[in-house]
Amino acid sequence: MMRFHMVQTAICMAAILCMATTLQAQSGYKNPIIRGFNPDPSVCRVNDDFYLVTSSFEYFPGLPIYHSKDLVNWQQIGHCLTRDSQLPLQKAPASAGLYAPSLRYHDGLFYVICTNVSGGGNFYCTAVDPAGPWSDPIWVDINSIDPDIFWDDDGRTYFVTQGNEGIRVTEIDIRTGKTVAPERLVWGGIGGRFPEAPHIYKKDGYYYLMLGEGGTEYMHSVTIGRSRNLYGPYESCPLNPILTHANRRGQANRIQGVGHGDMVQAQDGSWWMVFLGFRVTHQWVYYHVLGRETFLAPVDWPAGGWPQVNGNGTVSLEMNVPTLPLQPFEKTPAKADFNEEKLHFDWQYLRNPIRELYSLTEKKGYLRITASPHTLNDADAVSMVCRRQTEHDFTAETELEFNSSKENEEAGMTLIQNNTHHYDLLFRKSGDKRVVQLRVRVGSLSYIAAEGEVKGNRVLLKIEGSPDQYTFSYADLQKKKPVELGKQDTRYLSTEVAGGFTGVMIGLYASSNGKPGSAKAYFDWFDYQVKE
Ligand code: 6LW
Repeated sequence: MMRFHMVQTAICMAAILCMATTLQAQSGYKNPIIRGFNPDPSVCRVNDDFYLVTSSFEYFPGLPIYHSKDLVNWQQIGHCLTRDSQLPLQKAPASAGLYAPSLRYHDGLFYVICTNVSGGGNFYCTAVDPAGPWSDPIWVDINSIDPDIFWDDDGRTYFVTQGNEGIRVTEIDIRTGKTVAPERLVWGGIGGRFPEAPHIYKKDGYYYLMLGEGGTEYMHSVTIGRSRNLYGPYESCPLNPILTHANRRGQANRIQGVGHGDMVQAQDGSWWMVFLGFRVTHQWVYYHVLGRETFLAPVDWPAGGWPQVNGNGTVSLEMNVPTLPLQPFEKTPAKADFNEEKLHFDWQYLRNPIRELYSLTEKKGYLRITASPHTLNDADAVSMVCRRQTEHDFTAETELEFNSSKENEEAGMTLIQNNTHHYDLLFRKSGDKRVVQLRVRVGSLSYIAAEGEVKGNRVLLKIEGSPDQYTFSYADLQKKKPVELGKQDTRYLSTEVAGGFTGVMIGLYASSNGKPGSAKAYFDWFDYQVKE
């Protein structure tokens, strides 16, 4: 009997030890934590759950909401703006629409605070569940970008925004969004251009005001100041900028443009910063095609002291630091077979979609996209669904059935950075043949780079990505083996060339090129494989 008890105790102790090790802080993670175009992250915690939002510009639905248990692994749970009434994007130019959002939790409600720069300006929405539904926007009559809301302990509520001369704070009535006191300029940061992305944290009797400076390119940074009074004067942190790669320490880093951060305290008391940055394709060759992505860094923030980001204010792709106990999610399948009645959250439309042009039910197992007159060159509601390019090395393939006999009608797969920078792999009729064409649009240059003949009305389209080049192939399904049509340089779709705030998207589309049209493109499946 005694022996039995000893064995039992030993088993119990082993189990407890085992549990303790699995719940123990673990070491190391990969940056970026949310890959592909996901800039301007803002984060909050409710008990053991973290929620994060990023900006989405002219894409619909707007503002993806992510969930995490450990700050390292994230899973998208919805979007904040899913109804046309919440998000007018008609004719929004590329990189207009929704700018940097903020995500906060207060008194049982989630708040997303944001700006639609192409219609309506500043607003906030609320939700009981961050997965949605979210309320209609409450518009705030303050003209600026990068808004946040700060609740002070006395119950007053403040709208905090960017301003050309510095960060501005305005007391508002949270029920109506109306301002109740004049706007006050509180701090300009350390003199970098574009003081923006403000967030206020109250800690150890100080108001800490954190901002982004230097603009969202290579001079980007995060700076912080503090004051005993919300309206200032703010004293600058002696370590400023607390995060930047715009210095010798960051000059050779494959991650550039780090800035625009938000901080959160985990259940175990540790502090963390999420922020944007971009992965340049090569050391010293500064192009980036994936847009600005979301990164994570540990923050050491002693009581009464200043926050220090990952030791020296720089970060790396491989982070060798302790983390919270890791709790990964199941990955979204790489292959979309279009058997379900809804598209996964990965998929976006360009501006408010014309809904009747899309169907997942008309032909079982296919995504149908009906051509509209809009072309990929238009800043309009192009007939397209698209997803982010999330790695430099990837393969995207789709099988398409398209039997239009009109030469003006086309369907295919595109790599699109904006309406003046895209590479299209398209299927159409040309004379008495059916062809796949590789078309280039880079600024004022537009031409067909290559063409191949296809027998029948079904084709496989394939795009492979690498840091330098995209390779475009197709397979005539009667012959089966993919044939390479050509290669194009990635750099012409980079932000450095194309401009703007977004990243490359991989789109499935159909167009009747300016003429009335109703041709239907049927996509059987789409497969997206990556190498990190
Ligand atoms: C964002 C602002 C910025 O609102 O870019 O250059 C805007 N700075 O912080 C879009 O991401």
